[in-house]
Amino acid sequence: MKTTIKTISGLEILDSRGNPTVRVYVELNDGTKATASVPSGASTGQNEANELRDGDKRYGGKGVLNAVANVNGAIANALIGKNATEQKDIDYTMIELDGTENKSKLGANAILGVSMAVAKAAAKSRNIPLYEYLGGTNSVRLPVPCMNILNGGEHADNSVDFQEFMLVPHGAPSFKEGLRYVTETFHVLKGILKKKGLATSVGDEGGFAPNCASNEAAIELILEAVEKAGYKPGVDLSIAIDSAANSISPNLDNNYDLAWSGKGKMSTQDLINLSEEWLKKYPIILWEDPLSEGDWEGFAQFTKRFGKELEVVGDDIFVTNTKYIAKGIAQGTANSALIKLNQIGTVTESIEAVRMCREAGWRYFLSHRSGETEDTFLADFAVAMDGGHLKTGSACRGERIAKYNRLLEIEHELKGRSEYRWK
Ligand code: 2PG
Ligand code: MG
Repeated sequence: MKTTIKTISGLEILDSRGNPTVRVYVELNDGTKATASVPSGASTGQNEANELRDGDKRYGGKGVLNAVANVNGAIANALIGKNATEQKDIDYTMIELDGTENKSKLGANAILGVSMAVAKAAAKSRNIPLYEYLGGTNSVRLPVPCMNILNGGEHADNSVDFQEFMLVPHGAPSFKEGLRYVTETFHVLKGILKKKGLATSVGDEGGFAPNCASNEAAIELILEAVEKAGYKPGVDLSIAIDSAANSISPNLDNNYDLAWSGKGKMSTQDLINLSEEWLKKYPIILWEDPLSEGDWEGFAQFTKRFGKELEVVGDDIFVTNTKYIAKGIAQGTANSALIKLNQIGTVTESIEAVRMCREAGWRYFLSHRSGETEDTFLADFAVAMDGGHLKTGSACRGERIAKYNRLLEIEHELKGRSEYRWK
């Protein structure tokens, strides 16, 4: 058969932080070749699928030669001869071969690399774009690019506690225009920072990382930039926040410490009250991980209080895992889940997580990792999943721009058929 897998091999490459990661090469019987590279997070949930790292002297223990060996050995042995268009069979074969709850035997980095490369090869062999292969012929909706414009928390060495402040161009008529709105604002923000004597260096995802006087000051700088760029806050562009609250909860429970800004200790209630103040003052339409992964109760309170208007996204608390998303749906923990392929470790399980959200009437927010590569799988995946929005970093750093450029290309390819809307 044309689409039978002929060879699979792995290679240790580097991600955007200069840490090793896995790249996989797949070749089919008909000569089709595809490669995929695996991203890596910094602020991770405890229940994420396991990234297999060598733990030896090389790269401070971060080498992935064992994961690569698993690709070349056990995984290749199990998959060669299988049909690449049977994604579910491919992924579940690897899940069973691994046999652990969190993919720690073969490594989620090994498994995901193969899963993505197989999907790419199958699409290529069928001569259709990856988004169409994964989502069907009606995959025509481009995601609203929630651009991370200012970084804090674990992604930057500055005085801002919350990890990501994103700009959401929901008022734009198309992806191309939305990307222009946020990119122009990014440049204007740089000018404002310079003028105020603040640093214009960037964090891991390419957002600026200035030392702001407070967390509020970060938002005010962004809104100043929005207006100066000629856009209307709340109409053209709104704000999305990822507090990544695990990073401000030393024991991953309901005790918080806003140490970076010097604001100090806070309870769940304090944080919810602070959020309410911000929601009254600022045009915030999405809030990710407002509380830590151990604070299910606080999350549910937050959602009950603000979730009618606000998209409340669970990232570290759900880790793209249907087991935790199902619990969240049952308990009203949030109204949206972040979807990160490497948090769960296969394309099939990521699609299952999306499906679960959809069936519950939840939103789902497609996401990159803070450690990325030039791989653009995410761009096609976002269009295929029809979720309406994605986050893939700022208007700088090649590994982020690669995804934006791929989305521009997809919109162009779709010509008049493309759609763009927030909801
Ligand atoms: C997040 C992500 C991506 P990381 O917290 O949402 O922005 O960061 O990849 O470090 O987990
Ligand atoms: Mg997050």
